[in-house]
Amino acid sequence: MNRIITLGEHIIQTQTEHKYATGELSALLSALRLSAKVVNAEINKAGLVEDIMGSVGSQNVQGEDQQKLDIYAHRIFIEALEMREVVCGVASEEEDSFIAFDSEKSKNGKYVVLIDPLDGSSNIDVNVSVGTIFSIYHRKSPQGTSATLEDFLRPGTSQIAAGYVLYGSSTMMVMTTGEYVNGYTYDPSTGVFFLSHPRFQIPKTGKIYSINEGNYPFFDKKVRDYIKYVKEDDQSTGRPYSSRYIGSLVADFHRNMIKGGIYLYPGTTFRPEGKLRLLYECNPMALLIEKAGGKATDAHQRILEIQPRQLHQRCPLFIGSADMIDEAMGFIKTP
Ligand code: AHM
Ligand code: MG
Repeated sequence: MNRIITLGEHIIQTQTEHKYATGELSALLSALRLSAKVVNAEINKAGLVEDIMGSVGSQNVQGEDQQKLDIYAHRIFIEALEMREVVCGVASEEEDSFIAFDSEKSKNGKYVVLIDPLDGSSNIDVNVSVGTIFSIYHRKSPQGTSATLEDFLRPGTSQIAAGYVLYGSSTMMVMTTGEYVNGYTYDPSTGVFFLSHPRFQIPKTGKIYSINEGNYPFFDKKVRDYIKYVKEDDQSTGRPYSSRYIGSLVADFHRNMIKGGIYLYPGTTFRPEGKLRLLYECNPMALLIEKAGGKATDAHQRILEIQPRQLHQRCPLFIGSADMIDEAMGFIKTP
């Protein structure tokens, strides 16, 4: 039998392999792990809170105001990172500007974190999987000073680590801190994440395409041609492909990681840059997919090479199995 390895142990094991590790990244990751458990517990009660204990905006039994879960998740992750004094600043999809932590210890922190605390949160109302997405960078500003905007506006290639938590039929954390992507499954009975998917790899190709096809009339002709192509009957290439779209990026991405597939969120006539955020959604997922053997592009360049200009910048996203991205780019790529 394989020895059972927990996320905590695995972090220590992989970090001590790095010659210059100081334990700060381990502390940071353990703050994220703890927050994920707290958020998971709250998500599991979502139906209870909404339907039995009263809806958002009303008061709970202790007389406290109910919070929307995405605001709650934001608060939990920010508080854990601030209280443990492990980073100098955080940028969250839930706030317009970044937050600099100004305690002496935090100002000496080497890292900044970018986070989408609860992605796909509209799915909570209907009991569908949601996720947390995070990304970690070395700061650019000198240690001992306050974090600056430049610490956050970095191309994805500079990420030190990235990952997501999927709050699904079971809860998982999937992340990379270097060479490999590893997946850890949460056991609610012991409160522990166990290493379940070591060295996660996405199949080179697959049969699933994942896109909000309701936007079809608003896509560029090249995207429409590709969508027509995936639906054609052609046995030699295994078409038509299957359409699967949850509308929760982490869940759609995770399914494709296991089964192989392509996820697309192209620009539309009403939103030329698409919907997803470069820093909170596209970059961390792009790092994970590349480390897992897949590809991620905005149809013009590698997602990871885009130089961000703004914290909440959006960008088109085509991500998934390497061969399926190549095939799609045969239609969609822009010079
Ligand atoms: P959010 O950050 O506001 O939750 O939006 C992101 C979500 C993704 O999880 C999902 O892939 C996408 O929006 C779905 O968008 P659409 O409803 O346009 O298909
Ligand atoms: Mg989001």
